[in-house]
Amino acid sequence: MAGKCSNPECAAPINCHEGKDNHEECEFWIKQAVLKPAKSFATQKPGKAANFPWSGEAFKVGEISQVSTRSSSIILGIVGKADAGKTTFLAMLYTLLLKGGEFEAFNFAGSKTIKTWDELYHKLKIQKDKVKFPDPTPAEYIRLLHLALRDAKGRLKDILLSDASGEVFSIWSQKREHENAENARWIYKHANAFILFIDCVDLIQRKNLAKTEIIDLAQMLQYNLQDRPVIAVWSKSERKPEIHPKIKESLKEELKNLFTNYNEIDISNFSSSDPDILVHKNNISVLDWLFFEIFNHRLGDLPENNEPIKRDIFLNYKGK
Ligand SMILES: Nc1nc2c(ncn2[C@@H]2O[C@H](COP(=O)(O)OP(=O)(O)O)[C@@H](O)[C@H]2O)c(=O)[nH]1
Ligand SMILES: [Mg+2]
Repeated sequence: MAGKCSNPECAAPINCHEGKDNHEECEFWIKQAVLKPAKSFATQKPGKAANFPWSGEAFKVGEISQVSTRSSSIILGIVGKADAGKTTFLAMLYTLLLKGGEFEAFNFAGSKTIKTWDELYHKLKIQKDKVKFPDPTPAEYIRLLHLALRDAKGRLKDILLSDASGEVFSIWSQKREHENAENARWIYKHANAFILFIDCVDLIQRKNLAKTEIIDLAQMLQYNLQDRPVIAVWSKSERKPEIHPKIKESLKEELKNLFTNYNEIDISNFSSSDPDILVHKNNISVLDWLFFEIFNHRLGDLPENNEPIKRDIFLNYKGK
């Protein structure tokens, strides 16, 4: 009695990559003999079509087996000091996807952490000249936000984005083994790729002090990084022109020299035009570049900040 899935990443018959309770009902399952339908989840009540074993809340570290059983999920580690704009980036990313934004090589196919995404979306309220930001990330744990993406061949990829409070990274950047840096160590150990936040406003206000902190963090990240990709994200970059040019250039240069598999991009949550590349395009391009480095099938290059965008993905966004 045999059968197999045409998707090499699928763990069926143990667990269907597409999330089907009965893997034989999956379009990718190649039947070679009659198999008994298997219930994947003990919690499934008979007669109920949709009774999900997840709550929709962000995953904690111990819960990620809920997605990682169906495929090896990709973890993107978001790294940066407190207040750098990490959580807002996640909120903006989801907002853009809801408004029709698209990744280059993947379609958005759902999420098992929809409740937390939704909370972030509702808290990031954008009106003309005014943005209300999400609440600060709770300090004690790492949240992992899930995106299910489908590639051109229709296969699912599970992506988990980490959201941890920035304090742990500041501690970690000074002392790798510090008892309060556990969350940073977990992200460093498990992430397949990293998004390193550079807070433009902090660089304007605290100048070289802010730069030194970013370099400390980057050096910690670089240690034993192997070939994991890193993208430096200049957040709040509608204010990037106010950073002292010497600080900006030296930081850019030093980061470039630290990493091999590296890129950088400017993002913002304030739009000066509609659409605005920094807001409506670049927040998604951060992931496009990482996906290309991870899966090696991105279609184009990162856009220049002044490159015209082809689709008006954000029409009707302002003023909502
Ligand atoms: N000027 C500017 N400020 C921003 C932007 N995005 C976020 N902020 C500010 O940064 C603060 C912290 O953002 P948050 O996402 O919570 O940072 P985190 O601690 O890194 O998760 C917000 O409350 C805003 O005041 C932006 O695009 N431009
Ligand atoms: Mg946060």
